[in-house]
Order: sequence, then C-alpha cells, then structure tokens
Amino acid sequence: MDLYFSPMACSMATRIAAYEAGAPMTFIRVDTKARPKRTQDGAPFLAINPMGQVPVLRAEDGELIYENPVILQYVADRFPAASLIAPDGPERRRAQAWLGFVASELHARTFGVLLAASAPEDAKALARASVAERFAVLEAHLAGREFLQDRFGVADAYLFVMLVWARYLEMDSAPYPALSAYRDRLQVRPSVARALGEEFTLFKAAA
Ligand SMILES: N[C@@H](CCC(=O)N[C@@H](CS)C(=O)NCC(=O)O)C(=O)O
Repeated sequence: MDLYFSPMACSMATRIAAYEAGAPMTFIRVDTKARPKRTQDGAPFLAINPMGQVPVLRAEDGELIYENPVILQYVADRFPAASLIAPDGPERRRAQAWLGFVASELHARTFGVLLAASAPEDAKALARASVAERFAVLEAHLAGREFLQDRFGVADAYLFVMLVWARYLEMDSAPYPALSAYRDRLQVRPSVARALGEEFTLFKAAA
C-alpha cells in the first residue's frame, strides 16, 4: 500500500492507523504548494488525484482510494485484527458518523477555513464560532470516556489531527478539559507518538 501524504496534514490519520495496525505502507510525500503539484519524485500529482489533495491510498491491487473517511475505513477493514472499526452494525454506523463529523464539521467547515491564508477574517470568525460549538459537543461526549467509542479507532486518529491543528492555531483549550485530556492521552499512544514525531520532523525541516 502507498500513502500519498503531506507532513502534518490530515493524511497523518492514515499513518497513525497504519502504525496501529502494523500495516506495511510506503509513504510518498506530496508537495501540494508546488505548481504544478508533484510527488517527491517529481511526478505530477494531479494525475493521481485531480483534486490535488492528500491523502490518496494506492491499494496493493493498484486501486486509488480517496477521501479520509473512505481510506481510514479501508485500512481498518484490511487489518481487522487491530479492531480499528466495528463490523457492519450500529457500532460501525456510529464510527461512520464520527468520521463524517470530523470530515465535515471540523475539517472542512472550520479548520479548512482557519488554516487557509487567503480566507477573509469574517469567514474565520464564523469558523471559530463553529469550532467552539463542535468542541463543546465533543467535550460533553468525552467526559468520562477514553475514546470516541469503546476502544481506539480510526475516527480517533482523524480527530487527533484536528486537535493538533487546534494547538498549532493556539486555540484556547481551557474550556475543554476532557477534550484536552483525550488529546494528551492519544499523543502518548505509541502509534500516535511515532506518526506525530516523524511528521513534525519533516514539517519543521521544510519550514
Ligand atoms: N475531502 C478531502 C480533504 C482532504 C484535504 O483537505 N487535504 C488537504 C490537506 S489536510 C490538502 O491536500 N490540501 C492541499 C490543497 O488543497 O491544495 C478528504 O477527506 O480526503
């Protein structure tokens, strides 16, 4: 399996899932800031993903798989021994709901705007209000819980990336003690610590 990634981008969630599952994976870095966008070997990235976005996963049979929730479920299903998502049923649907929540309510609707240098200030203000509402939902959900569901899963990996971005943006974590404790717990999990350490090193070297 090949993962097209950029350091500290949302693709880090799939790296975490791979480490968690012991999945053999080759990591191919993409420069999404370059024009035209290209992989570390200079290959045109738009030929791999016309959207120009990471992550993209190339499965062993060559299939190209797009979109975080789909890629994360693919890795979880491909390595069932790691129990990164429940089989079909109510628990699976709850995991899919969390993946959808992170993808749309946090990633696209809020952090996508807050991290976009070109976004106007009023759009950013709206995004900040939106993230506060959604973090309040997470705070209530995570009080007294270790993970989003009964055990660590791919939705936790994806949410962790959002919480790293929140810290990078210097968002005040004081109103969210349960969410902050959850982030700190995940951060010392071996798969997460390894992925974060490796990607942060790459990110800093490029800055
Ligand atoms: N809907 C996509 C969003 C992916 C996405 O936003 N990727 C960002 C990095 S976190 C990216 O590649 N940005 C570069 C760009 O859009 O030019 C998914 O879930 O996979």
